[in-house]
Amino acid sequence: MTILKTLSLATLALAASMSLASAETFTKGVIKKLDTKAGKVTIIHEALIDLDMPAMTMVFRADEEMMAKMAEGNEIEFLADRVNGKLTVTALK
Ligand SMILES: [Cu+2]
Repeated sequence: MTILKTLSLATLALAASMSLASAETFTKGVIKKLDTKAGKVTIIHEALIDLDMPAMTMVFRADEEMMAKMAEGNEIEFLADRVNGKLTVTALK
């Protein structure tokens, strides 16, 4: 294999891994508790691939608009990210 071919393959592999890293992966979860006053939602979630987090039950932040679409006991698919250092629900399917 020529050096040029090897290099272009390496570039392709890098591009593929970068696009994977930036892809948003929806995670399944069940809403255990909703505290709209505090802006907090407890979710029993499956592994959060983008955040490198195993399955667990934990509290997320969520804004009013997001919480309006939630109810205790709901099965959801969601995106989470760190917003000002706090894990926050950023999207719902
Ligand atoms: Cu967690």
